[in-house]
Amino acid sequence: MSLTFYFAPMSTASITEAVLAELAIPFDLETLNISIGDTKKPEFLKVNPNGRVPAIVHEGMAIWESSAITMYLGEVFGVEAKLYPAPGPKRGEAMKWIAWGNVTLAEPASRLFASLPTEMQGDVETNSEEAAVPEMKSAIAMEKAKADLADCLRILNGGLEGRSFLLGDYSLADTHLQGIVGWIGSMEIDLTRFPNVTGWLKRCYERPAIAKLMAG
Ligand SMILES: N[C@@H](CCC(=O)N[C@@H](CS)C(=O)NCC(=O)O)C(=O)O
Repeated sequence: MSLTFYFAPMSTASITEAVLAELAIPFDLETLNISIGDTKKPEFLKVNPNGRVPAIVHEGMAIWESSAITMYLGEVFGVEAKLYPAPGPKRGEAMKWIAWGNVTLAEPASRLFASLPTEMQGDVETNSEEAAVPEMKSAIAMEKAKADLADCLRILNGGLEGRSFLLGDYSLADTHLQGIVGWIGSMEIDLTRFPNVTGWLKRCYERPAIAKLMAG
């Protein structure tokens, strides 16, 4: 089995890092430094022409987009590990949350991030293109992004009603979403308005694999 993981610290690749940690499968790690342009070098563009992490190469096949990677690793390694549902409606439920996280939830989150003053963007993704979008830096853009994000967090809060985790039991859908919601929590958003979300996030952070990553 050959699996290579292209990673950069404090980036979307942290989601895949958590997925791989949960699955506890061996892989070769390639750490890239976004700030010195590693993601735009010809050798990496052969793996991901978008010049972004995460990417994996499994058995010679390059796979990019964190949501595709989570679903792929779940399908190949997660079913037996009881971290990803077998094909069927539960699988559909997992895919729904993972795709929603990357598309619908991450969209206003990226707008909020881009609208923050540079000094408030912290270490997270500060070298990514989204980090410096001058036209997004207005109070109006920030308020709109916050309102749209609150709508999404209400949906997540509703999805978690009466459940410990998104599918009931813990799955890679939770591993994936906790990465995005953790990033959102590091911005100007009060998550305590969404108690199911904060309780769920705490339970995710108590997972040994995730706790270990967070401890560094
Ligand atoms: N939609 C992509 C987003 C990946 C992405 O934006 N990665 C950023 C880091 S968070 C990146 O690699 N940026 C490199 C660059 O801007 O050169 C995914 O989910 O994988």
